[in-house]
Amino acid sequence: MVYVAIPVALLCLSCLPAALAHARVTNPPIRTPGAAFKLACGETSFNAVSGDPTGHIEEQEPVNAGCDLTLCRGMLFSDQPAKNVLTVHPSQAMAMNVDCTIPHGGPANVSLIDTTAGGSGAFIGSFLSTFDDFCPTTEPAPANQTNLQYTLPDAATIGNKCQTPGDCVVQLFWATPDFSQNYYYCIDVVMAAVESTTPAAAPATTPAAPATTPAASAGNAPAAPSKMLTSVTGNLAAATGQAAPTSKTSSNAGRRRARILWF
Ligand SMILES: [Cu+2]
Repeated sequence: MVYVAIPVALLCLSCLPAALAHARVTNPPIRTPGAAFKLACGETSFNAVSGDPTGHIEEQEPVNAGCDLTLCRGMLFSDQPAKNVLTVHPSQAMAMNVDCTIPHGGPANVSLIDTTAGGSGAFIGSFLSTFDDFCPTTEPAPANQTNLQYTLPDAATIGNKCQTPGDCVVQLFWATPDFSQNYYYCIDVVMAAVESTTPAAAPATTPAAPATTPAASAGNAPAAPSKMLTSVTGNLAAATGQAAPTSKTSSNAGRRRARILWF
């Protein structure tokens, strides 16, 4: 990509009052900091996020060990009001409204992320949307950034993930190489219960089967996804042209940042 020289004066934009923010996801609601976040990430980080809800993670440091700024800026599900969890379904068309208050440019992506303890930070499927110049400094943000459209992965890709609130987020990640700032915005999502196509019960006039006979409906139960994703590594490599890290390490910033620099 072509980097545009940034006038020195523009660099001071990041010093403007916090109310101006940077990019702001105005809809749907994103994760916000709370008591659990403060406990996990420390007071400095908490104050930074509270003062500038759309700021970059670099202004949150230093943070406590175990606070993962590169996943939702360290913000935790337990701090979120239940009403902010979106109930969605696989392959659903989604939208996100973004206000590019302080344009910085740089690559961005939207992804569905497994936030459970065992799979924390792993992408589910591939990127749902990517931009090589997000909130550009050279022109007004295009409509497909301010009204960002994307589609959730299909049922086979999601498998049995995201069934419980707190298990998954849609994350907008924005890296600004010209400013060395990284932005993370998270939307909590949960998959709606799948409607069964199997009749709920046999007609009342049908004699009950002997207790030792397997339930008649068992054979009609929905089959498990035939292409359950067992690893996102291959998918990521395909999407990014880079090998994905194989394990979670303490160097989260470098790890997840490396995932996006394929532009
Ligand atoms: Cu900035």
